[in-house]
Amino acid sequence: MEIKNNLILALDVLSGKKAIEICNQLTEYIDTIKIGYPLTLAEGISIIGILKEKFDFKVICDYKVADIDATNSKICNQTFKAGADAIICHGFVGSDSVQACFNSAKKYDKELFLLTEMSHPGAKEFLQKNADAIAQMGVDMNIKNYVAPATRLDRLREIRNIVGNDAYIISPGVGKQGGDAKKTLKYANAIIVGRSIYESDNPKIACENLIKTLK
Ligand code: O7E
Repeated sequence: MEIKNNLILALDVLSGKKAIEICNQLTEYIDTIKIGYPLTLAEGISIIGILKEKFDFKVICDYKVADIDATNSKICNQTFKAGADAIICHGFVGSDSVQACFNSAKKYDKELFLLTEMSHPGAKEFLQKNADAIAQMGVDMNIKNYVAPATRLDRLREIRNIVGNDAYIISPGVGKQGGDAKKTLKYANAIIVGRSIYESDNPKIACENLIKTLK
């Protein structure tokens, strides 16, 4: 996936109106957004198509799909039918569940991102212990897109080592969660940034300033 400025906007706002208002300010800098449960539950799944039609952005749906294979298939199929370019699934559920998501992505000619380790402190309690194995599972399944944390660069680097340089890693945790954009991009292909842009008084300037730090 080609991502403008290696920057994905996490659009976790709670109304379509607000989402459109923010996107309108950022079209110069952003061509890929990530939407998750906050916006989808507020507006319904049709928000994917609405944003795509208005902005021609790539939309990554962060539904962290984590169910049995049959249910995962249904969730992914519905998401792709609604217009998503990519979906994110959890890896801890195991290869059969992840394969169901991967099969759906292939069927719709879309992308799947495999979430390895999360960025928040709680990820150290359970997920971190298995994150390398999750990444290795992705490699064994020929998955090329991954999510790994910007808040722990040692872990991000380790996951990069496992998935290899040809893999595509997107990384959340820059800004509000403490991660550094430029350092993260040493190991990740793109950063995911939410609150430090959309909660800013001037999202356009916040975005512009962030991009300047990447040069
Ligand atoms: O902290 P913010 O506001 O910059 O937003 C970060 C976004 O990335 C937010 O949507 C959150 O749900 C998501 N995220 C993490 O913060 N940490 C993770 O480990 C994983 C994600 C995520 O996006 O998962 C799939 C990529």
